[in-house]
Amino acid sequence: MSELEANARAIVAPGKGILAADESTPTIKKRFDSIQAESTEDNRRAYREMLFTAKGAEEFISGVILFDETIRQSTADGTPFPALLAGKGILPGIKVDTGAKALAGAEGEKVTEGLDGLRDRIAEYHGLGARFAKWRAVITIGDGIPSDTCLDVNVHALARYAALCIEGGLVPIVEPEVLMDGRHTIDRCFEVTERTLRRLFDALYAQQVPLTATILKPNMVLAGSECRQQADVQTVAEQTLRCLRNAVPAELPGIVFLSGGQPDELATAHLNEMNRLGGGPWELSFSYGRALQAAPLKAWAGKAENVAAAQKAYLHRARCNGAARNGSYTSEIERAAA
Ligand code: 5MM
Repeated sequence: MSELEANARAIVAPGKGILAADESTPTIKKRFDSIQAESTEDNRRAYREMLFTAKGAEEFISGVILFDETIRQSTADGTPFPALLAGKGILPGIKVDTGAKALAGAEGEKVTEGLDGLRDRIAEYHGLGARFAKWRAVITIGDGIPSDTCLDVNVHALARYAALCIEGGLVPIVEPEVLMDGRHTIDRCFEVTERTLRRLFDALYAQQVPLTATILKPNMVLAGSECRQQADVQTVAEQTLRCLRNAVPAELPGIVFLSGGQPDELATAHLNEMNRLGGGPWELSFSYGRALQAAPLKAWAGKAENVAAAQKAYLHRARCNGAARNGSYTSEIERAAA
């Protein structure tokens, strides 16, 4: 097995998943605004230090996705974050896209940028300790969208990014996020997600990306957040599994879901139900941002005296999601103190 394949498998090791802590500067500012904390470079560093130094997180966390600023930062006592994580057996990862921008000629749709100079940035990130990468495409459901153009340009970019990662020694995480925003039904989400994934795997095949060293980070199949008819946990799990079986090749080692704005406990319950139902050829794991961070962010509230409480809240969510990796998450685990 190659080093890339071994790292891909380590990312989806049983009982573990990913902490997505790669919020760009505008996104982390939004998160800090919600707790009335100022988004200064040192506050961002202190917040990430709180997460990364949480003792015992390595039992449930296999990898952490960092932002460009964060991969260059250190703990207060001078340990670089990538070295801190690697020392705990957690793989450092890096977001390498430069964001979703308006797609010319396609009202309401976006294309993710960041391919220019990517080969050199990958080499630099690898030197800084990164062992995997992430690129997120954003697909919006609406009247007449997503267009074929939007899907084509986004999956083409995802495949170009993935091929460069493989060449540069990083496991590519490909994230085509079909947004929850809107009034669409779960059936419409199913249809768009399947269409997106089929095109993504066509593009990866066309660009000769080895799937055995690649990880997929998809949305779950859900009704839009403004749809009156929300599906129950079992339906979401069944529809998501059916959609993935239709479109995702079996040779992929694993699938790590994004939470996409779902309440944190619900994101855990959905993952748990999928693993309880089982039957897929891949590991089914998590790469949650908000669903792992909402509770610790609130507990931290920008204050050093709250670090221990925030770490406790983070470990609790990590433990719950660790249990969801094998379908053993229960309301007792949820209620138990961390
Ligand atoms: C952590 O947030 C990531 C993106 O940030 P930007 O929008 O600032 O680039 C995001 O890609 C994240 O990794 C995934 O969406 C998963 O996070 P959620 O909150 O959806 O689980």
